[in-house]
Amino acid sequence: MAKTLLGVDKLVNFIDGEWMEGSEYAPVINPATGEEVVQVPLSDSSSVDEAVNVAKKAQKEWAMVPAPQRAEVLYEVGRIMKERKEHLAKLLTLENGKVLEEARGEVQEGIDMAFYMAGEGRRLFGQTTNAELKDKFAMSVRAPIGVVGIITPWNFPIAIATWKSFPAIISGNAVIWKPATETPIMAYELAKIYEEAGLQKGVLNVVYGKGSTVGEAMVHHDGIRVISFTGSNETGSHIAGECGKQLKKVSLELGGKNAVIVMDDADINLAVEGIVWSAFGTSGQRCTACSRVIVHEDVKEELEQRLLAEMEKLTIGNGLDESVKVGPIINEAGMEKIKTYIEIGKEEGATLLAGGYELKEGDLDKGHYFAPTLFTDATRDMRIAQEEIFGPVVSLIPVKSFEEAIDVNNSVAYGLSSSIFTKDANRVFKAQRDLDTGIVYVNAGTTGAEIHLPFGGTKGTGNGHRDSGVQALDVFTEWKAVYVDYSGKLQRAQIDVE
Ligand code: UN1
Repeated sequence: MAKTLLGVDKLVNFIDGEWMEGSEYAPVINPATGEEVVQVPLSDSSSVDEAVNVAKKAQKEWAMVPAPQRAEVLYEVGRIMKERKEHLAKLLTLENGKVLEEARGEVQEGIDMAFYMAGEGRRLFGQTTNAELKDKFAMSVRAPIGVVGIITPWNFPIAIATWKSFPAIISGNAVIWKPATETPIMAYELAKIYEEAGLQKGVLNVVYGKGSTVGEAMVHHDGIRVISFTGSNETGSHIAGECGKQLKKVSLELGGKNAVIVMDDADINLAVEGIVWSAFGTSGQRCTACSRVIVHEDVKEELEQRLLAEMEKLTIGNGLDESVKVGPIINEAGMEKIKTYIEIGKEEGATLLAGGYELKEGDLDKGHYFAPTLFTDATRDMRIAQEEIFGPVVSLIPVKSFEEAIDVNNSVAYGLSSSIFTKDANRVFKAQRDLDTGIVYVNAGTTGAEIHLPFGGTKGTGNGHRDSGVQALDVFTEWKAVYVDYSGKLQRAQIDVE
């Protein structure tokens, strides 16, 4: 199926508008079946050098194209993505495993981002303001930075690529993009779409390969002035350290340990729906996945029972089957990590109410599937309540009050997303103020961010930057302050002020 949809059995780098073969390749494995989908090039630093050289030249020209004209390319990218939505979604499911319905949602996220950022072509607003001196004009404008590097993860291979590449391109930068080796097909497809949409050659360059080679080369290349990375905390802090030494701008989107708070006045059925969707959708492999439920003790038992009943109904299998709700785990390493945390949870004394094991019956044996898992009576300090598991595992932590719930939510190193289910308006407003996360949901799960709002988190989730939203433009632009003195004489700021 993949070959029919893709038309090739080997992917190729995309540099200066040319499709270039690699010297070494690795297989891309469908996590649902264990079958090879395609081969991906494992490039080395010479491909990064080549891409940066052409990108530097291309960027100078691209920055001179008026932004509303740059936008026309993104409108066309969005239009083609829309036309190809089903095709892209199927390929996404084949390389990543997420169920088709979610794959369609992810592609839609990219389409939305294309039209949103194309609109920025007629905004990219700066500010005009008053100068402190007579006959003097002052304004601040956004300026492109140059060549930027984006490093994207396997869990949202197209959406996150659009969150980063569209704002970079509309702002007049050129991009070097290293997609995750697990999910390179979305990069290949998006590069083709950019080409078809008429993007100037060399503005978008895709270099496939490992973080240890291509990623490192990007981070250390002095021609790349920004690195925007989404992935693990370990890699993110390494990148930040290396970029710090070079005074290179770096935007990081890292882990989460997101909680749903269920208060005693919550609509329990709604809370259960929100938890099941946020904890087990994408098999829990989202940065925003719900992996803790902080529940008021008065409704704990009821919530447990209803959750167990809903979890029973989840169908697990190949995401191409429309009746399946939970797809596979990305690979063996992901599976091993989840299993390790199950053992940790048991040793720590949490009670395992459901799941906790790999599924192997019938065809499931060919891929990596894990049963939706529920721990209860966890405490805030347990490792299963502190560390990111990135799988379909959720831990219930009972609390006695609203204040304690907020405190438990904030007691982790991460700060991406949080949610509260309550009908009390006072609690709603207190919670949105006091929950220490970049994203807060009220009466909804922890997933489902919309692209025109900033995406990112506090504390260990990142370093203060945001993907998507108008805020993404701050990552890819410099602020330039411009003063025009039309008095015809020397006017000294702070001094010649009457
Ligand atoms: C991620 O897991 O890194 O809000 C991105 C959400 C999605 C994006 C998740 N729109 O869950």
